[in-house]
Amino acid sequence: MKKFLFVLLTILFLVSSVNAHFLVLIPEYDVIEKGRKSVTLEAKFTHPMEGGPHMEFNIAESAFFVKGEKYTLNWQKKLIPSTKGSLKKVSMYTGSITINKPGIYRIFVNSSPYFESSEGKYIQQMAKVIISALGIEEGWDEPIGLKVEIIPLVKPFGLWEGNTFKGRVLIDGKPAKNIEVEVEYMNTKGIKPPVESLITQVVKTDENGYFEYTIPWAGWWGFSAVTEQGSIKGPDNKEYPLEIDGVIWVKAYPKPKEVR
Ligand SMILES: [Cu+2]
Repeated sequence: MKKFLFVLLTILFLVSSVNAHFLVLIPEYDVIEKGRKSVTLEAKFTHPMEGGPHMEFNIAESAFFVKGEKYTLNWQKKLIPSTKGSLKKVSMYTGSITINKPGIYRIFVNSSPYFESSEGKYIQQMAKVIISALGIEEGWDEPIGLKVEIIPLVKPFGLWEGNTFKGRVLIDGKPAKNIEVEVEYMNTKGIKPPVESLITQVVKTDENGYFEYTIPWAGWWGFSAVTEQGSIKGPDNKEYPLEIDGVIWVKAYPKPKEVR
């Protein structure tokens, strides 16, 4: 029965989107200014540029770091329709962090591996976002220590649209060459790209693990370093590849109207 369900789900999911899945981790603010005492966060698993469908996921691990200390992050699970008006409900999560000291807040969420039938493999994502609170701007390039992680080489908050984002992909702490980094806009404006190829843009890391991308317009942008990391046994006892993706989210502010 379990095996039958697995095959059935495989067939059902084959018709779902082929574009990039992203673990979205977006805070209310990228820069916390004086007077603000907390920041809310959202985590969902989706296809950001297409606005969905949202996918089911579980949080395997999540925490944040400030000044070298690790803090737990509590998430509330919420059910949302997979697509607008759909009867199929999936999980998303909301959380909040109390800002009780100035610092760089490095936040991460690791999802549990799930079977992506359209690709015949397991996928796990490790997403992070870095925010600056109360005037502190040092320490944003410190690794969290995730298995697959993007280290920013450009201050990952307070960016303008048109700025070039540069990052370095680390696997187990070591620079990873020739890795594809998928780039998507968190599409809150209902933009419809004229060709499918524009949904996910792709840049590759060089010999030393570096990549760069020029952010074309304002909003939240996700970068996902896609890597293969061994395999996992499925419920049918077969081994399936395990993809682990390291994701980072950055916000670009709109160009001021005086200079447009
Ligand atoms: Cu997906």
